Amino acid sequence: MTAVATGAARAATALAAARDHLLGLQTPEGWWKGELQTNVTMDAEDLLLREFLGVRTAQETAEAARWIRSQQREDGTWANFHEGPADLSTTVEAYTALRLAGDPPSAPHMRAAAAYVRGAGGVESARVFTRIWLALFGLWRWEDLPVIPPEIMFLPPWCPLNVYDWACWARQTIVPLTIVTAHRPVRPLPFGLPELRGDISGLDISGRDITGGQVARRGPRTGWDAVFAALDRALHRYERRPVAGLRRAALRRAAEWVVARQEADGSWGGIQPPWVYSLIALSLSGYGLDHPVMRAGLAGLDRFTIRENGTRRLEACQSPVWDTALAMTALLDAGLPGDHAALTRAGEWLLREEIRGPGDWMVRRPGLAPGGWAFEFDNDGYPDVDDTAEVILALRRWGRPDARPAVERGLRWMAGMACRDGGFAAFDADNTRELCLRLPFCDFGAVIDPPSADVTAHVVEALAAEGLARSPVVRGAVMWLLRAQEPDGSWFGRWGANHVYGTGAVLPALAAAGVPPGAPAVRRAVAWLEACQHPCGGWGEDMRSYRDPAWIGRGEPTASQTAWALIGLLAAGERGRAVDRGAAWLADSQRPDGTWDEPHYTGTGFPGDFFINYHLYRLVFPVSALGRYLRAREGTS
Ligand code: R04
Repeated sequence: MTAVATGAARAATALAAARDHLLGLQTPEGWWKGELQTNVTMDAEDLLLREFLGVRTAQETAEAARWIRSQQREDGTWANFHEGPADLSTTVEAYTALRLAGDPPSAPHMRAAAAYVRGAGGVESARVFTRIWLALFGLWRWEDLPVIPPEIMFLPPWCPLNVYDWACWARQTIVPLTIVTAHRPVRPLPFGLPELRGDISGLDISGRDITGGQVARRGPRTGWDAVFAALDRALHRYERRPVAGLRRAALRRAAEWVVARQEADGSWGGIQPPWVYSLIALSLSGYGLDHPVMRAGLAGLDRFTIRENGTRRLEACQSPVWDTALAMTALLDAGLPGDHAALTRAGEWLLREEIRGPGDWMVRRPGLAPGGWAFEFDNDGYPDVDDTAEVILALRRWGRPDARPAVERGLRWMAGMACRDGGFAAFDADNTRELCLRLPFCDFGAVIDPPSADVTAHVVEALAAEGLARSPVVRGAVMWLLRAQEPDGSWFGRWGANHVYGTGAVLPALAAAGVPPGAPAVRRAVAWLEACQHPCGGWGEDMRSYRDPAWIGRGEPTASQTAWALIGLLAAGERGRAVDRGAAWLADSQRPDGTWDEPHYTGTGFPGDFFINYHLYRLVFPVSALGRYLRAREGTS
């Protein structure tokens, strides 16, 4: 046997083991769901929420504290991703939760954490959300937080900074927070946190914060910062004497808006931040713990809780639709026939998950008929373009005729969500108001939802597969992608890390749209991918690449990122050493049980701020990549 033939045999063996492992993870109902791992702010905030509502139990506290302690590093800090840098806000929240659990400030692990916090600027340098959590317990002054008044509920959708200018996840977080910050509740704790005050930065001689909490602000200062600083001062004055009738009406409108958006599983948006802030806001609005809305909200959190070895931790979100679509595509890539029992169950489950009702997306696309899929079990108000594209790709290949109506509704909805520049964003069309980024309140995470290369690529792939490669929507999206290519030949990854994800998504899209492998854009992307392949054959790109360009394309190899690069290269027609070595790396690094270890986070919540380890990525993407690799080899031999 030649070396290459042996390589193919090893890839086939690896694929069979991985395929079987993936099949073994399917639930009887037909879906897959890998853990969605983020960071300990979820667990710290869970305890703080329960403390605020008066439902915190000793057992929950002990279990969460055990988990939080288990995630602390040698230097006393907590990070937001595996082997990432210490994060100030996360460390402040984890420390506060451990104080709540009774860990004394004199304990070595607490001392180390507090020393880091002080050196990093103290609580006064933590993000706004963290300081809101502290303010709820009298550990920070409400006066020293930026104001967003509930009166924003009266801004019409054409007015800048109205709630529909915000990305849906920020909108669902901000609306309940306007209620919370208007009430300025304080539930004192039996301890203070003087040990977390900063050593020097941002404090005047008497220890007062003189920065207005702006120490951590990023980006250049512009005229807008002065405008918003002045607006914030005016809002602080208004906050002392709001117009009573207006305030009452605004609070009522905000609470109604929140209640109307609770999902069937009790969540808000299927994600933790809007969920916990909505529970606090409604509690302040007079909803008692026995009100059905509150009961459903708290019960739902339980289903996002993982209990293991005396610990408890929360998932920030759950990904069954996304995981199931990717798993179906992976198994089809691995050669399973569409009528295989596993695919039958998965496809039928996805059909039941179709969304046919209204959502916030209608504010920007009022004439568009509903359709499509969301990421979660229950997030029916927020179908997203990315999930819709991946589900369409899976269901159309599945080939069952009864999937056609749902696929076609999804196609029409998805195509109708094109932004005016031709690109596609995740949840909304034309959600690009950059003014939102300037608010002092917004010092954390993406707050708008502009088009991205990864989502646009998935849409192009899905529409082209349906024979729409020459349609105006696909032409516009392809032009958008070509304009978005970086000078180095790669594409930025908005929802996955990072340029390897973006480039690995765009190359299959360009191929599906009929861009030939020899096109300069494709050649430059291939050259970029090949230049960042490790000598071992794998690819990796560290989360630090979002903040430090020196990390772009660089990082420890991972299974999912190696698979993304392979998928991109194969789509671009590459059949040479780079793909052979990539496939060999996957085979060599596979575990005996058929999956891969992947401690590194490769999923992106917010570039630079919020990171996700999707536990199924280590398996679904290698199955797709190895399947496509072997298929491509058959074609050439
Ligand atoms: C992988 C791409 C799929 N596609 C849909 C994305 C679904 C998940 O989206 C989100 C997940 C999130 N988590 N936490 C937040 C969040 C936002 C998302 C979050 C929200 C507000 C704040 C902090 C975090 F859009 Br404040 C898990 C694109």
